[in-house]
Amino acid sequence: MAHRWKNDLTRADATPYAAFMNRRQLMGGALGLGLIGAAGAARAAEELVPNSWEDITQYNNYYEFGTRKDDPARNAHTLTTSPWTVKIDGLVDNPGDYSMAQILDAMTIEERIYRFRCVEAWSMVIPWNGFELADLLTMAGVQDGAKYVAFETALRPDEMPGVSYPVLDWPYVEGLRLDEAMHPLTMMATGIYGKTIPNQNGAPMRLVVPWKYGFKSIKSIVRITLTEDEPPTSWNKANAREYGFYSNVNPEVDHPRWSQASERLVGGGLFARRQPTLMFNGYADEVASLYEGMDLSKFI
Ligand SMILES: Nc1nc2c(c(=O)[nH]1)N[C@H]1C(S)=C(S)[C@@H](COP(=O)(O)O)O[C@H]1N2
Ligand SMILES: [Mo]
Repeated sequence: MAHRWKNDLTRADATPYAAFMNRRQLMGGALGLGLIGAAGAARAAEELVPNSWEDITQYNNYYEFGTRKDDPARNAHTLTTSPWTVKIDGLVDNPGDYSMAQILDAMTIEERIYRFRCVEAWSMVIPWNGFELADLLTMAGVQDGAKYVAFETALRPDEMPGVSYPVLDWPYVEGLRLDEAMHPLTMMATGIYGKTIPNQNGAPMRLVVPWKYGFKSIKSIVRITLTEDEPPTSWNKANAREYGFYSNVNPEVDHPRWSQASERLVGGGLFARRQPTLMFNGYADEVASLYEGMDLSKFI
């Protein structure tokens, strides 16, 4: 793949984000090798240069297929992603089992180039294709009284070699506050670089919440439930001291075992320096208001 695209999204962009989000990404041609090596410099100039297809699809966390970074790429081909049904239930007007075809029919797919920051202190820039989660929730009809959205990944022991190990309490579950779920930055991804999303990245549909640590972006979703109470989340259940419900990217709040002040850009090259981690992963202008009045060192 020669996909190295440059976009016009800049953190310093003064355009209000509603307009900013609707603007189509300007796609340039493949950048020269020299520029690719300067991904860090490009970031300093506040341009997002997406990682390569190889970076994005061969360095993964998807523990249902193993815990090594190259396990998902080797093992996830066993996941049957078609047909696929997503149950939407709880506090919604139109609960039911929605087929992927039905969902895709109702949604408009667009491209969003987002920073992606894993809690392990590595990062990438990924050109996702997908739709706003808000559109799906609106289709389901969110009822008064709903305050949270719970998500669940498929649990298929026959297709997922990793779930025979008790690394996590399967199935993988995640959650968002309703206002986080309805935020225009929050998306359901069904593609990367204009191609169908590979299994190792969460086919056929996975969450993407760019201002939160990567583990909030739950893969291969089979159930979405609107609830009144804060739902349990896998990493919080595994270690509540290290992984909170919010898990907003925050360079000022370290993980108990490592600093979150900086990160390694995957694919940055042999001499790449760590780059500073940005508050809310660079999306503070868009999302900081969601957490007004909250002590972010407490609500981790
Ligand atoms: N079901 C499920 N979803 C998951 C994970 C997982 O192990 N299982 N890993 C999370 C973590 S820790 C990260 S960093 C991202 C990685 O997404 P990527 O492999 O597409 O980069 O997926 C998240 N979603
Ligand atoms: Mo992660």
